[in-house]
Amino acid sequence: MKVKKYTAASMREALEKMKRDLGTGAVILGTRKISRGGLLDFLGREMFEVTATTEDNVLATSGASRTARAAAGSRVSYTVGDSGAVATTPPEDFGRILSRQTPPAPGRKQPAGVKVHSRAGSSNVRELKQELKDLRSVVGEMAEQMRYQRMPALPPVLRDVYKKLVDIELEEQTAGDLIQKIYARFGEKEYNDMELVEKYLIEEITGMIPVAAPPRLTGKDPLVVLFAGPSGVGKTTCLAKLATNKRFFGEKRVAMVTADTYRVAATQQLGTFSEIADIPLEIAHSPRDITRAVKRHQDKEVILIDTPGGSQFNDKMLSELKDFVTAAAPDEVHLVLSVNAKPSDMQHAIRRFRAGRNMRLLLTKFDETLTFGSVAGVVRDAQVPLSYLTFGQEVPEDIEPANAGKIAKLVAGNVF
Ligand SMILES: Nc1nc2c(ncn2[C@@H]2O[C@H](COP(=O)(O)OP(=O)(O)OP(=O)(O)O)[C@@H](O)[C@H]2O)c(=O)[nH]1
Ligand SMILES: [Mg+2]
Repeated sequence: MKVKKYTAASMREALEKMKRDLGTGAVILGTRKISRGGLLDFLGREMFEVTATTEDNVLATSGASRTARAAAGSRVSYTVGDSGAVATTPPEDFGRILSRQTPPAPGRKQPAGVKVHSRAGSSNVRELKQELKDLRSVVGEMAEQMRYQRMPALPPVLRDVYKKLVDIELEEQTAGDLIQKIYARFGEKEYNDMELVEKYLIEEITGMIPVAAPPRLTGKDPLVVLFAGPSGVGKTTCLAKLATNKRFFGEKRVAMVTADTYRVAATQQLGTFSEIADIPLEIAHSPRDITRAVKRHQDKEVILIDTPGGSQFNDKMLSELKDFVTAAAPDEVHLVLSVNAKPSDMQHAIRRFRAGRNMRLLLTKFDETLTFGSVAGVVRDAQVPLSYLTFGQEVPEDIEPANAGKIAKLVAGNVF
């Protein structure tokens, strides 16, 4: 069965296109509205799609229903053979013809009086195979429509880019916006040039990721930096990396404060590090302890504050954290999140830990994922500037300042 698709700005137009092409014998198999609705909906309208075939195609594949109609006594005429002669008795059911033509299983004798028409049989098998192929393609398209529900009407080459972006967990809305921008900006020759599309995509993704300016040390008051976030994301490790890496605060006068007194191991972790790196460490059991510790180290250039990790669903922990943050009055609060977390959990954590204008996002564990679409989407939506990225457990080297271009290239690397 030959299936065709007609796309237009209105359903009427799509139907007219179909009629022009298939004539009045057209049979509609399905219609759908292709939702656009992205921020960059450059055409400002929706598209409509009609999937259709011809009546001949349908009749040719529905022998059973013909027989049923004939049996019910309906007045149906049938075109027989190439001559176009019209008969009032239905042709034989396709299933019956096929069963007559099927050779007996090996070892079984052909019943007497039944002839085997092997050539006709093979042509029927060919037809069946073709139908199966068509059916598979229709089912494939339906599955695609379900998977990429918001896919805009696009030429095939851009549909592929869109699908890959969605497959690496970039939100469909963001993926749709990006691809529609490309479609709006470039002509056919250009959008078929994948190098150009990749370059443009990298530029666009870079532009959608906000990055924090590097911290400025005044030389007067210390820069107070606090790290918060879910458990196990790498807060303490980041603090240690920043305190000792010469690219950051490794050559500055640094003090460390930890408010993580819940786990014995947590204070030990920084205690050992403090001894090795010869950096003073204060342990704060209460918000008041934090205020005192910050006051005590006013001679330092940088004060780094570690906090206990906790679930964003734990209200008590979040309320205690808020008290610590208020007492520390930090210049910067870095919400530390691991990029291997689920995008929805990252989004939720950002909402729950949100800490005002001085908030930054510090993303860890880039070495523990291979798909980066979700990272770009989450950061774009949060609009919280990125501070640092980490990509391994080694202290102090596995950290670098956030770089939007680098994230964009990682995303593009997943697509092209
Ligand atoms: N692979 C990888 N591991 C990391 C990275 N950053 C930290 N880790 C590891 O993650 C684990 C947890 O790190 P911590 O620094 O203790 O995490 P935390 O957020 O302070 O944990 P809690 O204090 O328990 O909430 C350790 O094994 C770190 O070595 C990173 O960028 N990549
Ligand atoms: Mg910790």
